[in-house]
Amino acid sequence: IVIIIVAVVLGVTLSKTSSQFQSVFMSRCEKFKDSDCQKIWEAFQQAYVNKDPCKVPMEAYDPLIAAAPFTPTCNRMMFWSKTKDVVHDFTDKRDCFVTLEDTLLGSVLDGLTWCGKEGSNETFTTGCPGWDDCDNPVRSFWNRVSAAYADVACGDVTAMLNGSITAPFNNMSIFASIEVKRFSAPRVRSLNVVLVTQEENATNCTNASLKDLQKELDQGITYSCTEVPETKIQECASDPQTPCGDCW
Ligand code: N1C
Repeated sequence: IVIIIVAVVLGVTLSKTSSQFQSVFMSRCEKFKDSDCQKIWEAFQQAYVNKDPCKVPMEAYDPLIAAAPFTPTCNRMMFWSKTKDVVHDFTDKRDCFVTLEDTLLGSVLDGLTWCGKEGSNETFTTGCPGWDDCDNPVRSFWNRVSAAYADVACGDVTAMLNGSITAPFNNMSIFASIEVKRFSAPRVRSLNVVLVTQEENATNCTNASLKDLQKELDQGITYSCTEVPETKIQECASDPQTPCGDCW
């Protein structure tokens, strides 16, 4: 009898995790009007449910991208690497730039962890493989959506990179390994790097990794780099009077 009670309680807690995850997904999704969140949820789930959580390639999310395609916002697309907090502090206050987290798929899954298990229809939020462990559902998701978002990039594109680290353009990052490779001319006209600096300047626009970035760029895309102190970005974020074009 004890075993039965334990099993039932466990089963109930597990499906509670599943349905809690689903309610977060659905309520975030429903903020985007005219989207079929039930259909998007189904497409999302098929990528990892009932599968080995170490064998989820990025292609598993192809049906999800098809169910919730990205609409490009030319000249306003913002990419970033190792600057998540500054970027979102800025985009939350000013609406001149659009990041992946401002789109349906990016905002619905931002900050969440999930995985499935062979022989189960549940979504688990604990005990999932880590980012670097294997082909896990979370990393494959960000790889796939970042690719789709970069595929529609157009016009003048902005990227906020971190000037406090030795390699602001790091080959291991999603920005370097996925997004930059997908920017294509003439659809993308320019890539404008905003190198976010602190008081203790670690690096500047002459950084070696930024040379690699320029080499990676499709011929025909104009490159520029501007060093901007983090404090200046924060000031501009809190001052709606300053036109975004004058922030850096
Ligand atoms: O590996 P990164 O940065 O270079 O990835 C950032 C890059 C951005 O331009 C986004 O378009 O890739 C996209 N992206 C997200 O939008 C995103 N939201 C949340 C990539 N990763 C994202 N996350 C989480 O941040 C993700 O779970 C992973 O752990 C980090 C990657 O951030 P990074 O290394 O600073």
